[in-house]
Amino acid sequence: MAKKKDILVQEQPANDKTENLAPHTADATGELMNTNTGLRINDDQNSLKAGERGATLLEDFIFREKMTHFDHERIPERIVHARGSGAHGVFKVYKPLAELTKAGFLNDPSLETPVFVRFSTVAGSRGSSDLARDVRGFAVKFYTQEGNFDLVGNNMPVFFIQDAIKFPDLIHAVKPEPDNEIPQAASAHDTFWDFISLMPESAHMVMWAMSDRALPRSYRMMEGFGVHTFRFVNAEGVSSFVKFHWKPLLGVHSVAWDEAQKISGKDPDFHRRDLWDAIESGNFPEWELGVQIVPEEDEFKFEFDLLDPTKLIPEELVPVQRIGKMTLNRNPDNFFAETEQVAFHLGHVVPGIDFSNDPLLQGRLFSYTDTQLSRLGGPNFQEIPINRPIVPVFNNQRDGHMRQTINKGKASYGPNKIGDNFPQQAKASEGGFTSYPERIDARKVRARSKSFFDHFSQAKLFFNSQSDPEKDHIVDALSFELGKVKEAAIRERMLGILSLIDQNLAAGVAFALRMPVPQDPELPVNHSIPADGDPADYDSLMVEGSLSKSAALSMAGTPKDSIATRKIAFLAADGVDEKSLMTVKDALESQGAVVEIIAPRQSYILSDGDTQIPVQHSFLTAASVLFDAVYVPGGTNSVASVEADADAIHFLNEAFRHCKAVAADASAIQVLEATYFVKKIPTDFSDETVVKEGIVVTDDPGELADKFVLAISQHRFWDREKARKVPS
Ligand code: HDD
Repeated sequence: MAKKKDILVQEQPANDKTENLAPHTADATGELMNTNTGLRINDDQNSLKAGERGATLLEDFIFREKMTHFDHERIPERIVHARGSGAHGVFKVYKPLAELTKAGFLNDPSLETPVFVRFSTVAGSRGSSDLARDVRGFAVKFYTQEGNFDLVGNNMPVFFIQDAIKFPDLIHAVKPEPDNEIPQAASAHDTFWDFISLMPESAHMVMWAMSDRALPRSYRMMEGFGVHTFRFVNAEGVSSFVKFHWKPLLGVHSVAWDEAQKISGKDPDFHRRDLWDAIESGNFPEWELGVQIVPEEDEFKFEFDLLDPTKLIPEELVPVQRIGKMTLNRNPDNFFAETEQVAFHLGHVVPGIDFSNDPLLQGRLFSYTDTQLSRLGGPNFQEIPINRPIVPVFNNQRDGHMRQTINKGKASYGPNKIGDNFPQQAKASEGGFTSYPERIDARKVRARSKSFFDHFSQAKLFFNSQSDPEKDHIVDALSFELGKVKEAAIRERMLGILSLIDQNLAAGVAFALRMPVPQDPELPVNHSIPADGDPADYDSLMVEGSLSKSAALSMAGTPKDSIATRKIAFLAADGVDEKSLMTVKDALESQGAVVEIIAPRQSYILSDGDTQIPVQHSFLTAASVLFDAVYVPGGTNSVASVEADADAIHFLNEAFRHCKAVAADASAIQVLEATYFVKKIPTDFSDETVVKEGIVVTDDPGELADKFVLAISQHRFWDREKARKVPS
């Protein structure tokens, strides 16, 4: 994890994009208030009236201007990905990639390319909770010297549908139901599963969406994927296929479903706050950009079609090469101006990057600009500061709502003689974009390629590749989601689909629903067929993939060697043993963790040596779901107060239930004795036991700190869930 001081010499990292934004920023510090026309305002407290108690006068232009602006402050939220959070940063390539692509920003390791990233959920409205079970958007805008390149991806490498024409159907199905607009930010309802149960092509993505990937611990701890196969093109015009990956340096981690639901109540801004706080405190989130490269001649070498967005390329077949690093190092100055108004589009490419014929990608190429026209109000959204490229723009596009640029001269057409034919087209050697001249010789048809009809082999591959706890979580997630479905026929169809993926999976969900697993279910008919189509031509194929497992698909193997930025709660009260508290605190903070002291009351506690120790939260404002681990320091009076506090005991019980690391000074054992997991406290605290059980109790604060660090770095102790009898 890069630290602010390592990277920056000044508060605001300067780069081409910050300079480009600077003229559009305003800071009112030390300024007098005026209207939008510049008139200084003498009274912003009272409207103009006929007498002190009289009616307000229509003449009050100051009131009218202020109210009119306020009345129009909101713009339509994004039709999908409405809830999101953004951050600025930089990207640097490790070494030139000239053999693969001529893109300038991927060829100069000395170049820091500014980026703006927006993370999001998909289904919920702008004000919905960050912790919905959902796919996360991962959209990156690179402000390159050759124009903007947008990589508009998700935290899952595949998608629900194969053809963009089905996107409105998918989104109508997942969004709140149209009669009563229920439920908010949730797929656990009839219309979503009705649609999914009729679309076998969604089977693979459903596995991802029901997995722990849909409940990230932090935006900073999730992978990102470009999903589609794109093209790289080098200076000689040689093209290769490419899949893009983002690999977080903090590893990939998730929260538990019960925890996610509780966070949604305790802090619906959990992910937004986490990203903001990490950047503010100089813990800049980092990802490596990875690519999987498939030479053009290998296009048909795979068991699946590279153009099918419901398939990934297993990393065992094509390894991910890490080509560069992105660091997010600055929070936006203004949420609306930047995060809300940023407009991403797959069609924002630079020379050296091009498209494949993936029919989902092709449809997206239309939708993203189109949606900005209503969302941002017209064709000039590219002039909004956050969307402007860092290179100046010259073309013959003119006018429209809210035009900012004052284009000089008479000629706004080409060819022209009046303006010496400027702006001129750029030759390829001058950086002019030329589409890859792919040869296409085909009939015009509405059809889907047979090579897209294997809908199950990668759903199986994903499920088989999960660790046991991850498999249990998928069963639990489906049991929850289908448990919320009212129509029995929808659940039945889904059980049929699940049984084609894995019998144990189907049996687990069927058990929870108390329904039979359909015996020998037929391959579901793909209902995405033309009116005159023969369903037999559109049946899903059952293909056995040659790979049975892919380690990269499981989160179990993610790096577990750091506690950087993890939030640790210390439960303490007056009389706390200052020495042990400070020893453990210093040790955790020296490893980059964030320690917060939680006490019965706000402001401070008095230690056994009468020192005032600041308190970040009381039990009223904190909750265990907002922390990664919990520690109870010693000190007779402190221990007695914590033990007597029902909220403190609940805090510990819940932390244990959510499989988090727990530590206590040996003198605080009576607090643990008041919890339901008292019998689970191990008798030895060897490294091996700590890694397995996640509990540390000792009277040596130095040793406790070392073992606690080891426990926290494991993230979660999912084995605890097996007992399945946990209160809270
Ligand atoms: Fe999309 C937004 C990612 C399929 C149409 N999409 C949007 C955002 C992300 C994605 C991250 C939010 C960008 C932001 O933060 O502003 N979308 C994906 C991925 C897909 C995908 C990874 C499949 C691989 N999307 C998809 C299809 C269509 C759209 C098939 C339509 C044909 N997506 C949109 C949109 C949005 C959008 C309606 C809403 C707001 C916006 O574009 O700017 O155009």
